[in-house]
Amino acid sequence: MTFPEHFLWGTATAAAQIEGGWLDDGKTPSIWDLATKKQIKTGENNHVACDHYHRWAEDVELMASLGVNSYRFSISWSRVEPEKGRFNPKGLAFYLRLVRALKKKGIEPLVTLYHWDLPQWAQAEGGWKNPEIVRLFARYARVVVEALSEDVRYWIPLNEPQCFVMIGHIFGTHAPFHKDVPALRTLIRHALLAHGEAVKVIRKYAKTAPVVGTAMATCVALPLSTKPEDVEKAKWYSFNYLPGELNNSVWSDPIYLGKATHLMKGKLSEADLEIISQPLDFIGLNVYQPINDNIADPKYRFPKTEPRNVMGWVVHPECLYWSLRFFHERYPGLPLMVTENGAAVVDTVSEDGEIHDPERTETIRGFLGAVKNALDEGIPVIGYQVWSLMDNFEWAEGTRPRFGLIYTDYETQKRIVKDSGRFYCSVIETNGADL
Ligand code: IFM
Repeated sequence: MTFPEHFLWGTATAAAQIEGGWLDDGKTPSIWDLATKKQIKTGENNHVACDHYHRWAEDVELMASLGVNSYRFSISWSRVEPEKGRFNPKGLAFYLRLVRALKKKGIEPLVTLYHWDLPQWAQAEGGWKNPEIVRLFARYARVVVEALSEDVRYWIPLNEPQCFVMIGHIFGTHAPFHKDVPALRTLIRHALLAHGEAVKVIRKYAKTAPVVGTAMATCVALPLSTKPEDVEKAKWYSFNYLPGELNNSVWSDPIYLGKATHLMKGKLSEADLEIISQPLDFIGLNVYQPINDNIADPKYRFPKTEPRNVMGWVVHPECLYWSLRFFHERYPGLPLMVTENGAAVVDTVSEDGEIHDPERTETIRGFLGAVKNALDEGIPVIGYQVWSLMDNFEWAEGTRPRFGLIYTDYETQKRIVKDSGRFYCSVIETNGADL
């Protein structure tokens, strides 16, 4: 099977990583805006980032030049609600301009309501530990949905809740930089409830029929071989073994099956599960690497010589095929979207002024081959969003790892389409036929 007609070929970004304009037009700080030099490995901040808040029109033109037909981005909560209960028309107007410009170019907006940048005012009241966050998030979601849903159909409440809970509150290396292990189950419960309440709000207030899904941090185990028993074993590890971010069933079973598993048993009531398991239209997977290195059985671990990227991740494009397959088998009946996938490289500008990034091109080619294999087996994949449209602020890593199809010169804010961007454009032109 080739890629289906209307396949959503796109790229993804997040407000705190690209927008800049951190205090413009009434915005107040998010928890990421207040990260200190010591908390970011490069000593940078995200106050300007890619200056997308001012350069959005140029960025939409660049997207159009790549030929994408979708664009996943997030809304900055503190731009829309700078103070508790006070909503900011200028903040909403920014996103309305953006979605209208995208639509004019034939680019479908895919909106994430929360991509880790909690308003500082909400953090000051306890943030994700405070049960009130669920109501606050639903109220904010309603305002955004009412403002944008004439133009926006695709909605994703939370990006990778695994990461903002685990890395932000347990490991302490992402904002709000807490290490609070005893709060873990409470944090997961609040994030799951916020997801469910937001889905209800979207269904109730959207002005055009909404398409609602997830964007979950997804790491599965690569099977040792394609023998059925090895595949089953890898699938078992993928849903029952709990590495750092606690993938996958802890988060996904409550959402897609309405069941609590592992540490969430006894923490989620029947009433909670009813809220959390709202019907969805797609399963969104953010996939970068397999979990093999975390599995106790040494047979699964990668040799020390296995190449790793600048993030320290083993690059194994097959992990995308196995993610799609294992998720489809465990949660059948829903289409899947690759809501993020890509390659981190430390790119440099060559003498000819271009960015030659064969490593990224080959990695993405491999990942797209994995999507094609899944489609060939009848797994319903509806879209693929490259992380990222352009190089951006990679959280605690600063701007050193570059994920973009477009190079960002942070001094001049000049953008340069990389070779990988041209490659992606050529794939889209043929709807993946040449892969
Ligand atoms: O940059 C992040 C993004 O914000 C969430 N998913 C993973 C990306 C690469 O680390």
